[in-house]
Amino acid sequence: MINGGVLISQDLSCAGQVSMSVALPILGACGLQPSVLPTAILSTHTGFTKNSFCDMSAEMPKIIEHWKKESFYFDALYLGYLGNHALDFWLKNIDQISYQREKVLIDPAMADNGKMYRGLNKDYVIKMRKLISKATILTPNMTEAALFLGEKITEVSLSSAKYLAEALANRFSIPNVIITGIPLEQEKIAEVGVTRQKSWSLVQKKLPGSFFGTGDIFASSFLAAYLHNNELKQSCSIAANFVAKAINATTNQNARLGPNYAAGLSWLINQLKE
Ligand code: PXL
Repeated sequence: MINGGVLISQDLSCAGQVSMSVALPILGACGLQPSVLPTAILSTHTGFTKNSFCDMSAEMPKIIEHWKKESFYFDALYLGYLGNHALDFWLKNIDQISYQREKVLIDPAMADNGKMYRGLNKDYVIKMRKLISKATILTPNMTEAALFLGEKITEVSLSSAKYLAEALANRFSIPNVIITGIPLEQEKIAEVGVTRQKSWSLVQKKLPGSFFGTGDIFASSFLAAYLHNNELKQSCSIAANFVAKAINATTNQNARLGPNYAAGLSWLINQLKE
């Protein structure tokens, strides 16, 4: 019987190192006993044109029906890219799936660099606003944070990210909000977190290249560290270092196929020894 572990629900993009293809091995290698509820199967993520897209939302209720009969329950829930129909599934079913309510990571995975992912629109944002109020940890980038709040980004800085994190925490009653991948001047990248009105930030050197999948690798390794009882900020620091190791180890790779996350895996596992 499954009793515990993490339930990961996001898409499987069949080529490259993104979404479920990184979440499952990272959380599995870190001993967190993941189960999966795939939301869609794509030939590639939507950053490529003309990807195939098989929506899994008709199958998802059958999967959880069976799980209910087996009385499976989970310690934590991790939602990433959902897609239009799977988002409806989650809105309807999030309260029925058996998991510990205090451990719900939602990584909105719907937009970046000022643009929504292809195939998603304003209605998606409106529905996601309902879902994110169920999160205990939300990890948007700046674009996603601004979309949830219906605001334009006028400045990219630690203080504007802090404002967005606080506004999200207050408006959607989310206990912990972490804005990820904040591109700062002078080749720096940062994260800003807010928990109960207290904020913190972390700044790293921005490495060359702009890879797809780094948000997924960040969220997955962050969750692994957090579920191994690291504080939020420490978990972010571990995740940022892990992403940097993946990027540093990636040579001659098509940036759209994501960095080599496996390069830092043994390092990550060593960080988690309690
Ligand atoms: O890596 C984020 C991501 C996940 N899933 C799908 C995507 C993207 C980014 O484009 O398209 C389907």
